Amino acid sequence: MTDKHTKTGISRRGLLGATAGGAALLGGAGGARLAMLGGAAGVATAAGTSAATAATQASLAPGELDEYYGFWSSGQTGELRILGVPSMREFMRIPVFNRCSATGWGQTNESLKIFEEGMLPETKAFLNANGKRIHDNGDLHHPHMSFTEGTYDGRYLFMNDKANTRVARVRCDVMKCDKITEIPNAKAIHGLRPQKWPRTGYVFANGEDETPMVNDGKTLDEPEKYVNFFTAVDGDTMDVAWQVIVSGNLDNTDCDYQGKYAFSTSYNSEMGMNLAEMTANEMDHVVIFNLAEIEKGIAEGDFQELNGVKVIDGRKGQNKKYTRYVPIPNSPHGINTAPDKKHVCIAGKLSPTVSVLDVRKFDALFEDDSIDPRSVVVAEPELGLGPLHTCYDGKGNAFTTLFLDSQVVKWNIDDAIRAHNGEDVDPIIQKEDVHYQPGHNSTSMGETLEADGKWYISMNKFSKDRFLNVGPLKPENEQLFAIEDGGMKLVHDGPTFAEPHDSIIVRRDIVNPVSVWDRNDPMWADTRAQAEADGVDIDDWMDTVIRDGDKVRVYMSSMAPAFSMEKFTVREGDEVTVIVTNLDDIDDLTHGFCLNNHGVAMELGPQATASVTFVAAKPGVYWYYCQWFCHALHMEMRGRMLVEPKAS
Ligand code: K7E
Ligand code: CUA
Repeated sequence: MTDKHTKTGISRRGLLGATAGGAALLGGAGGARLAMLGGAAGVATAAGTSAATAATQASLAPGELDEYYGFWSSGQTGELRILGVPSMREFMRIPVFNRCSATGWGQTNESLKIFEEGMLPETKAFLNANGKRIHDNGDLHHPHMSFTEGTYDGRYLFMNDKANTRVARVRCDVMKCDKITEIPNAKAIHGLRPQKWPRTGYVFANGEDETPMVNDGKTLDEPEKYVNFFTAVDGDTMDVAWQVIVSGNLDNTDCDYQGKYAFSTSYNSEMGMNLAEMTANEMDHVVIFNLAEIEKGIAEGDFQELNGVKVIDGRKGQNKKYTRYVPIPNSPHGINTAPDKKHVCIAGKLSPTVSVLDVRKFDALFEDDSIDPRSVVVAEPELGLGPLHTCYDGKGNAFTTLFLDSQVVKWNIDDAIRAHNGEDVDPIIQKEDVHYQPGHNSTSMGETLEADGKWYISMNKFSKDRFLNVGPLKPENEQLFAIEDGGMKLVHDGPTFAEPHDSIIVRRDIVNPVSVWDRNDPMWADTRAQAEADGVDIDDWMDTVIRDGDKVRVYMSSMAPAFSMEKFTVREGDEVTVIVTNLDDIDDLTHGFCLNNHGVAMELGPQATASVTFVAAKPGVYWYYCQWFCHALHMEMRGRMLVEPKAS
């Protein structure tokens, strides 16, 4: 099944030809490109699996622990997921940009505070005016862990929300989101990467969609007035540190191991407003951001302030000390820095090539304006059709997904450079079919200096005939390969719900979450302050009702299998806040608070406090119950709220 590639002269023409069936329906070159994006037309023939040996490494006996944590995005589901690698068992879903029924995320006061603190005032006003909530949807593409000196440090995970232009952070000690920042000026945060060196530091975030610089509803068809923003978020505070205005749009981003540069792909260098315009040029570009110069520019006041953010002008033709634009063929997508500290691979998407940049050549580019930006391109191998993303084994090899070919291609970076310099070498080592249409891929520790080349994940956009039919909406498919000397062995093939874009695979010794909350956790600091004002100790057994006008605060504790209060009374129309501390301090002893017919529920991990606010609008008796199975008498863990009618 190893297909030693021989140069077949794959060309751009070949790419378009490969999708000619789809193109004919759509007509024109734009149509051909659409067919590529639609993708499903050209399916590779199904491969057998020679997984017999490697399968044994991947299957863990019951109770055995995985070697790696996998952190998965979930696309339009809006959450982060934790899997085990190599078992591919899904352990946990961490709600981030979504509303979660199980945990009360998006409903508890503690989570609402996180949503609202980072929300721009105009968004808050807009949502209020429309009766909408920003807690209900997100599009989470790119999860990445914080770095210290080029490798994961187990502090935080960062992730983007393309749908509502946000960046979020998850604390790795409790595996809960603690910050969500809406990014001003930019629109549709897509590519996201934490600074690798010396530490994170910055979290770089790309705005994908252009908007008019002054976006007041008076400009539509004047593309020259449109701009796009590159954002550096401070990973420690989650505030926006600075932004750079760029020419063209921004897709994916990465940064180097020197701490000097970040770089982003742009598939719409044309600043086109429709498909034909966006794909018109043969060459698009990668923008290189000079971090030290940008910081200096900010310090020296060479910025404008836009919506409270210091913004540097890094557009083409502006001062070249901040940015340089490297032409790259055609509509480049994924951009990934190799663990050799030198090379960055840019997947061509509409071009069958991957462009290899040498970061050591970037200094010269910024020192001398007259140097051809293309001089930083040290190889540009033709690898196959629809290259999207690249990852690494730490041994000089790269793996690139080929969306159109439904394959992964393993290739050698040094050989590609030698071929580029005229030597007669073929960089391609192996091509392997995947099922079907892969987008992102990842290798174990592959985006760090500790890339270990053991496991490879292919995240496939289509599953088609792979599983029992579940109706028109099909799951995606993920495949795990063991990377072995003899080749790559498929060891797992399994469906996933909408739609993990990306994943990272982290050695388990790096990730060390707690099992029981610390009572002093900042998550419920506001509740603690309110309780202190009310004279209630939230660390202890509590059964207190505080009335404050028509606001009522109900303080109770939970300890298996009972709440501290079997009943409480409020009046019709009261705004009721129920605050619960779970006094149990045993691993895995989670309670919940769910109030019948009020749309109210929340999770309470061991030693956690959470609170939820609602209006008691309907007179009557309402049971509240524990909705996390906690004890043999879990069903009996319930109590009553009496809502007295308004005195008339
Ligand atoms: Cu789906 Cu990283 Cu948003 Cu590529 S992106 S496939
Ligand atoms: Cu407490 Cu179920």
